[in-house]
Amino acid sequence: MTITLTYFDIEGVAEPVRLALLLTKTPFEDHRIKFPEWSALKPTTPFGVLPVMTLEENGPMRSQSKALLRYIGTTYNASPSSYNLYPADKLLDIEEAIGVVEDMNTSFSPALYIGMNPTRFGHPEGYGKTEEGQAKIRTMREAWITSELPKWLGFLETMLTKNGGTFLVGGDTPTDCVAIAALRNFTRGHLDYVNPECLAGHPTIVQYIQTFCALPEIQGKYTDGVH
Ligand SMILES: N[C@@H](CCC(=O)N[C@@H](CS)C(=O)NCC(=O)O)C(=O)O
Repeated sequence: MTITLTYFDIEGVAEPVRLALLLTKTPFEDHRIKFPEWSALKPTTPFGVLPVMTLEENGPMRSQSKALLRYIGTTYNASPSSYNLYPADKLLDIEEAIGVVEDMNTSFSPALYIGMNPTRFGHPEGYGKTEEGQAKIRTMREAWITSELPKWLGFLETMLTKNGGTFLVGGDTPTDCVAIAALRNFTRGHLDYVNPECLAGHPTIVQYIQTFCALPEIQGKYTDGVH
């Protein structure tokens, strides 16, 4: 079985899938394409987006990161040395946590995409590079980090505290691929006007990320955004 995960050379929506493959100790090729390669590949993908995953050499491309994640979590958990990312008795807790993280990402998305895709918001192409566009991006991102982020971190802190403080849905083993990737989005320093120290006032969250990143399967993977 040769699994290949194809995505851009960024974390993005593929990162939870990469984390799930690592935590389940599933061998895979982490195929990261360069942006200029994308226009030729796009029409060959099922829905015109990445990531795609093939489960065997020359097998069909499967798509949708959350589908891939849930497939990995339920299928590649048999080895005694792998974590069970999707235990049946935690299913509701896991899906609830994923839902909260997705709501957080949705809430942040206007502030994110006004810079990346301004035409979606009625602005001209290249708006983000203008002085006015930069000021708008700055205002939206800084306002979201100050006013909105604490609310979402509070929800995650409540889960962590309720479940023993280690991982979001409790226990000694992680099920946290979506949450960790989402939180790292704010600390990696790759987003203009998002202070990579924005989680520093939330020690429970910082400890949680540290605990996850210290797992043997993850240790050394990240050199940025690790508090
Ligand atoms: N719901 C999809 C979203 C995939 C998606 O939007 N991928 C973006 C990158 S994050 C993409 O391929 N963009 C290139 C394009 O649309 O041409 C998933 O989670 O897999």
